[in-house]
Amino acid sequence: MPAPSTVLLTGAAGGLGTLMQNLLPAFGYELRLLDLRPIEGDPDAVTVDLADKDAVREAVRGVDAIIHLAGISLEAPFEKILQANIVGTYNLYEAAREEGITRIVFASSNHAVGFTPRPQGDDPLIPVDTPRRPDTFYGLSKSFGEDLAQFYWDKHGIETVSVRIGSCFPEPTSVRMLSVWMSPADGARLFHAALTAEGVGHTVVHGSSANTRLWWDLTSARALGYEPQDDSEPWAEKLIAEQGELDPDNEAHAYLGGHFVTDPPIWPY
Ligand code: NAI
Ligand code: 15L
Repeated sequence: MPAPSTVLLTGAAGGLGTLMQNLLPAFGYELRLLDLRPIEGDPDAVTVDLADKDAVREAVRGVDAIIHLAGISLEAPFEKILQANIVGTYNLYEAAREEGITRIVFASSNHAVGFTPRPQGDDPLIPVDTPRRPDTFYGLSKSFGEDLAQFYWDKHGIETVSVRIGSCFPEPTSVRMLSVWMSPADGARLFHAALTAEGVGHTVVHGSSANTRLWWDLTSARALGYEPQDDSEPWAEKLIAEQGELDPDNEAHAYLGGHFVTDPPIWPY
């Protein structure tokens, strides 16, 4: 598929959105930025709540593809998650259908499958078709987003790559993250592959760098043309010295979702 030239980046004011604003233009994309919060320095950025159907439709008009990052990114009461992540993602897909946009990259999360036991010892890597096991209402909304994407492919021919992102931050900050970290540069590589691969239908991929301590399988991501370049291992010695090895008897260390299964961080707004 030829690279889409104009891409709507929802959630552009967030942590990942800010990183992607800086990294994606190098792949040749012109970004249209969208967020609930105003974005300084870009007069063309649109300040829109995904709850506002008409505004969302106007925001998607004329773009070639969408990277959908906007939403509540931590645990929250169900009613809040319902509006931002479930209704908001539905509004975006409806707008895409109405405006004829046929490629979306959806920021899913490891927390859609967070109650999957993490591999230990010689256990195999977690496959991408592992059953959904959300660890929070937040993870449940990502599971819904993946089903929504499948439905819009089957029913309306809108293609989506659902990227179950591990932890995408400038550097890993916990021992768990050594296994699920995705460097921002690899994140941009994966989003580019997800925007340009041919015939994806609805494809689910794991979003990580090529970490030495990887917990999940990257085969479906590599099949899109993604070639991760980074590895969290240079941070391993320091993080393990500070925090200790993961303890198999500690519930918060036993699952892919880590502390989200026991004590999830709460959305502050
Ligand atoms: P973030 O919380 O920093 O950014 C989310 C952005 O969405 C914020 O700027 C917020 O204002 C915006 N937003 C929230 N509700 C909205 C609404 N109703 N309408 C319009 N905008 C709205 O989160 P982060 O870390 O940048 O993550 C981006 C996406 O990637 C999220 O969907 C998150 O669930 C997903 N993700 C991120 C991971 C990471 O490691 N950063 C890991 C797994 C998934
Ligand atoms: C997520 O889904 C969150 O949005 C992000 O803030 C991190 O907590 C990440 O998962 C993680 O599991 O580290």
